Order: sequence, then C-alpha cells, then structure tokens
Amino acid sequence: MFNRLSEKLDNVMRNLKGMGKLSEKNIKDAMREIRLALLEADVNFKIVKNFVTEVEKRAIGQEVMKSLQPGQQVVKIVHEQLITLMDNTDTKIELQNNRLNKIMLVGLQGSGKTTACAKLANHFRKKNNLKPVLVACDVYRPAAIHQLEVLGKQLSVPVISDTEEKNIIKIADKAIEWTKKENIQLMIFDTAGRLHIDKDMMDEVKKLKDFIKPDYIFFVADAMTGQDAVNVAKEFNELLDFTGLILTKLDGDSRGGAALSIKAVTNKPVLFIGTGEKISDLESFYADRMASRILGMGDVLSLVEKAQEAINEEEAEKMAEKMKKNQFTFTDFLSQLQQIKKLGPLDQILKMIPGMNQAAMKNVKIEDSQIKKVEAIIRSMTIKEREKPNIINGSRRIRISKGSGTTVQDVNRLLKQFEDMKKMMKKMTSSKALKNMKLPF
Ligand SMILES: Nc1nc2c(ncn2[C@@H]2O[C@H](COP(=O)(O)OP(=O)(O)OP(=O)(O)O)[C@@H](O)[C@H]2O)c(=O)[nH]1
Ligand SMILES: [Mg+2]
Repeated sequence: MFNRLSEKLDNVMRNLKGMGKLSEKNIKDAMREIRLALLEADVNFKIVKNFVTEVEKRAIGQEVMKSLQPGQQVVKIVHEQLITLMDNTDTKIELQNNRLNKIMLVGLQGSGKTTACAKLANHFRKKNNLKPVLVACDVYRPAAIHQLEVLGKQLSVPVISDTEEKNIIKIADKAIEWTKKENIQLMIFDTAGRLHIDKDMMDEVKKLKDFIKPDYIFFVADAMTGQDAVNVAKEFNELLDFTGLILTKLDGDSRGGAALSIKAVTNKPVLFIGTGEKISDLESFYADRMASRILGMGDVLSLVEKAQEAINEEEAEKMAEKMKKNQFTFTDFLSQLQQIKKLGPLDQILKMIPGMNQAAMKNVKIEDSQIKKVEAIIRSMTIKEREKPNIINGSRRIRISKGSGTTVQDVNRLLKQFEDMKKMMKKMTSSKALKNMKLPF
C-alpha cells in the first residue's frame, strides 16, 4: 500500500529526526522533498501546495525551531496534516437493527461495486448483527446478476434479482416490498458501472436514489486510477451527494493519490478500503492509522483487530497449555500457520509493526513462499511423524522431502528449528524462568 510514497516520506522524516537543530533552509528542503513525493504519488497539485504551505508555516513557527527535538516536531506536524487531509470522523455510519437500513453503491465500471456489496453485507452482519439482503440493480450485463448471486451464496445472504425486468426502479420496488415482509434489516443495492458523462445512465441512478431514499450512498473508486477517480467522484457527488467512498484495490501498487486527494476535492471522506478480492478484505478507514502507515510509523491497532478476527481465542489457549506441558507437535504448528495465514500476506502484516518501515523491510525477507514450504513439509509427514518427530530418521527425511518437493536440507532445517523452538518454549514456560523474569510492577 503506497509503497513509494511511504518510502520517500520515511526518508525525509528520518533525516529530519536525525538533525539536532533545524534551520529554515532544512525545513524548506524537507518541504520540497515532501512536495515531490506527494506529486509523484498523484496527489492533486492544489492539495499538495496547500499541504506543504500549511506544514511549512507551522514548522517554521517559533514553537518548533526552539523545541528540543525540532525534527520530531515536524514529523508530528506532517502526521497531523495528513490526518486532517483524510479525516472522516464527522461522517458516521450508524445502522439500526430495529429498522430497515438501505445502502446503495455507485461508481465506474469495474471499480469493485459488486464485490463491495458482498464485503459490506459480511461486515455489517458481523459488526451490527444485521440480516442483509443484496439487490441486483445492474441490468446491463447478464453476468452481473450471476456474480452477485454467487457472492450471496458464499455468504448465505439472499439476493433479489429479476432477469426479465429492465427497469431498475421496478426491481427496487419489488425488493423493498419483499424485504419489508421478512425479518431483514439491511438492503444493499448493487448498480451498474456507469460513466459520469453518460447522461441517461446518470439520470437512471439519480431516479433510483430518489426512489429508494437510501440511508447511505457509497461511491466505489479504484485506487489504482489515481486522479481520475477523484475527478469522477466530483461529478458523481454533484449529482448524488453521496455519503463517502469505498476505495478499492489498495492491495495493489496504488500510488495513494486518490486516498489523499478525495476529501479535499469532494468534501466526502473515504470510509472503507478494499484490500483484496476476498469477501473479508474490507477495512474501516481511519485517517490517523493511515497517516501512520504512510509515514512508516506502523499501525498496531489495525494489526490487533486483524489478529482478533483471524485468531480463535479458545484455540490459542489450548496451544499455550500444550506449550506449557511440552506437548507441542507439528500438528499444532500446522494449525498455527493456518491462523497466521488468515491475517494476510506477511509483508503487509509486518509493515503494520512500528519500525518495520520501508527501509527496515528491505533487509527482511520473509516470504509467503517460505511458509508454504514449511506447510508442504509438515503435510508430507504421517500423523505419527507429526506427533513424534523423533522417529523421523534418514529414509523418512528423504521421503518427506520428495513428497513436499523440497530438499533433505530443508527438512533437516525445519526439524532442527522445531526442536529449538520447543526448547525455547519449555524455558519460557518453566516456573524457574518465570521466577527469574523481572516484571515491571
Ligand atoms: N485486488 C483487489 N481486487 C478487487 C478489489 N475489489 C474488487 N476487486 C476485483 O476487481 C474486479 C471488478 O470487481 P467488481 O466487483 O466486479 O466491480 P464492479 O464495479 O461491480 O464492476 P461492473 O459491475 O462491471 O461495473 C474483480 O475482479 C474483483 O475481484 C480489491 O479491493 N482488491
Ligand atoms: Mg458489478
């Protein structure tokens, strides 16, 4: 996410922090770097100008130049300005479970609307305990309805559609009538991708809005399209006065321009981000956390949330108990790997840890392929071998390496690491080690 921008800003911040004293020239130089980094990230030039002027004004002010750690102060100012740029705390999405809530999604073709419908249904069902239904108001592509139905099936959420009907108001009308009779609290309307310059299609979606009277309208924008997304958002907003944005495909190598410009241009904030193709790849957007990520300061809160969602607490306790009793086996190890994998690609996860910024990451090469290798080796073991690895002799090692498409050295290494890990666990959980541990209270 925003790798290049993050790398550049991280460098500027590092230089600033390293300086004991700051002259006006130091600050001006840093501002020039920031300006270039933002322009290169495809942030709207007017926004860049305002941003840099504001930071510079505050940074050259008395309180910074005279402070003990002027570099740190400037970093703080940049951080605060980034938060202001993306702030969405004034826009609250509050769904009620004692009434019918309606959400409508709009946007350009292929921006991720249909996928986002499913992601939102999943999100609000979990978060607010609401029963959702998806409504197919894209009648232009026959495959669109099918796509929504497939997603609905995956989630066990009903999908309302009518392949015979071309009038989306009629589809919406029937859908609302049906839903009112059922015990359902959330309707999510998928619409066709449309161009802001296509007057007929824009009229159609406006009519749909006036008919449905949705509580919230989300404009779905593909982050990879940068400034274009911002310009289109402006047009959609003028017609529909949407609530906010879902910025998709932030898992790709998007430069970040859209995320940083959209609020200032449309006065509508980003509310959610899409970070992958899976239904669970949706995150609520927090300006402060995103600012920290962009500046390479990590994002512990999102990491903890991800972990809470992916890791089964009961399972974790069982593991801890096994570690204590030194009964930890390869079967347990495999199940832990599965849980870690649920968190997402490792390099993305690591970046959320403070200090694990771009520069640090360059030297750390933890690849998902490594985990896959370990998994393959464990899967090639018999159940007995997983439970009692000390029976894995030479010929078994050869068999395992062949079965997993790895080398005997790989197998040896894993067995050795596993033994070391067990020893360490024993040490850490033994009462003696605990006695010697110094607690901070
Ligand atoms: N990597 C990634 N892919 C995404 C994300 N969101 C959607 N996609 C993919 O983008 C493609 C288009 O997504 P759709 O949900 O069909 O987009 P749409 O806006 O409904 O498209 P139309 O109905 O044709 O206008 C699909 O291949 C999705 O899997 C995301 O956050 N990350
Ligand atoms: Mg679609």
